[in-house]
Amino acid sequence: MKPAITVTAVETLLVDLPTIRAHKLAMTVMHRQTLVIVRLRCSDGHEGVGEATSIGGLAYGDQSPEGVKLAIDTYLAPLLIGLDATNVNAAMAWLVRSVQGQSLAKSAIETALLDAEGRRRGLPVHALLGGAVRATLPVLWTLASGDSTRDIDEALALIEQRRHKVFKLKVGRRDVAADVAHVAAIKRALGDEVLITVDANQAWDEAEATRAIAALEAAGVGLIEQPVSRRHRGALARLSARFDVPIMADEGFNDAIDAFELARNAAADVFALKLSKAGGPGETLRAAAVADAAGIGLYGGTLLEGSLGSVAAAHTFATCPQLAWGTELFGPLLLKDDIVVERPVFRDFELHLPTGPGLGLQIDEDKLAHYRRDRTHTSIR
Ligand code: MUC
Ligand code: MG
Repeated sequence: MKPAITVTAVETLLVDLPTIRAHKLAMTVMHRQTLVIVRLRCSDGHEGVGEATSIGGLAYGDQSPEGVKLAIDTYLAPLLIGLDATNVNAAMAWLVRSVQGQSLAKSAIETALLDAEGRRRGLPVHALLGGAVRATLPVLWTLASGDSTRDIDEALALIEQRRHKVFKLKVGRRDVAADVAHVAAIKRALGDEVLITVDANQAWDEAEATRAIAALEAAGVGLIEQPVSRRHRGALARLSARFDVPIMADEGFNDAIDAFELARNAAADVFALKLSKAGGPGETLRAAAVADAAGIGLYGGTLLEGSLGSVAAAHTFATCPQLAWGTELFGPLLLKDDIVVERPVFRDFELHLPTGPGLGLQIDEDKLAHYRRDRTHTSIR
C-alpha cells in the first residue's frame, strides 16, 4: 500500500559563508565554511531542512561538501522519493542498506526528515527523539588563531561576555615544544577556574604524544582529544592507560560499533559524538547508549556546522541522559553571517534550544540566494 505522506522532492545546494577569523587546525586553515543544505519536500506540503559540513574540503576527513551533494543527488535522493515521509527510522534503514558510507549525507537527510515530521506534528526535534533532559547545553570555544596573545584576549573577552568559560586549543601544526609553550601560556593567563582542553587532530605519533601529553598534563590541561591517528587504537589505549588526564576519541570514533570496540579495549575515557560521523541523530544516540553502558563520558562534538546542523546536534545531545563533558556547538558563532532568520541563542555560557516545531529555525531565502554556489533538484516526474 502506498504511504499516505511521501517524500516528493529533494534539493541540495552548496552555501559558502566566511568565518570571523582564520581558524587554524593541524591539517588546514579555514577562512570560510561550506554548508550542504538539503531541502526535502513532502506530499502533504511540509518541508524539512538538513545540513552537512566538512572541514577544509577533504583535509579533515574523507567526505567533501561537493561529494555529499553528488551522493545525495545521484544516489540517495532517488531512493528517498516515494518513501513514507513520516517513518524516519524506516527511511534511514533503507538508505543505510542501499548506500555504503556517506555519513555526512545521511545525517543531513535524517535531519531534514525529522525537521519535516516535527513541523507536521507541531513538535520540536528533541521531542521526536524521546524528549530533552536539558533545555540548554554548555558550549566551549576553540581558540585557533595561532597566536597566543590574540587567543588570550579572545578568551578573556568571551568570559566577560558570559559566552564561553571552557576553551579548546588546536595543536599539532607546530612542534611539540612550541605547542606546549602556547598552551601553557594560555592556561597561566586564564587561571585555575578555566578548563582548557587540547585537540591534536591525529597529528602526533605515539612517542610525540607521550611527550606532549606529559607536558600538557603538567601545565594543567583537562582533556586531550585525538592525539594519534584514528587508526592507531592500540596507541590510544596505551596513552589512556598511561595518563591521568582523560583522553577523548574523536576522528577514531564514529558510531555504536566503534563505541563498543573502543570501550572493549579501554581505548579512550571520553567519546566525541557527532551526527556527521554517525550518519544522523539515530545512530548518534545508539552510540551514546553504548558509551553509557560502558561508563564512558560523552561530549557533544561539531564539524563546525552552521546554525541548522548545530541545532540538529543540540536537539540530539539534549536527549542524552549523560553529557559529562558538555559540547562544542559554537559553529554558528564562527561564521560572519547566517542563512537562518533568527540565529540560535548563546547566553550564559550555554546554547538555548529553539522551542518551535522541527529544528525551530527558518531559512532566510535572501541570504540563501546570496551565499549559495549551485543547486540541484530531484523530484517525482
Ligand atoms: C574537531 O576535530 O574537533 C571542532 C571544533 C573545532 O574547532 O574543530 C572541530 C573539529
Ligand atoms: Mg576533534
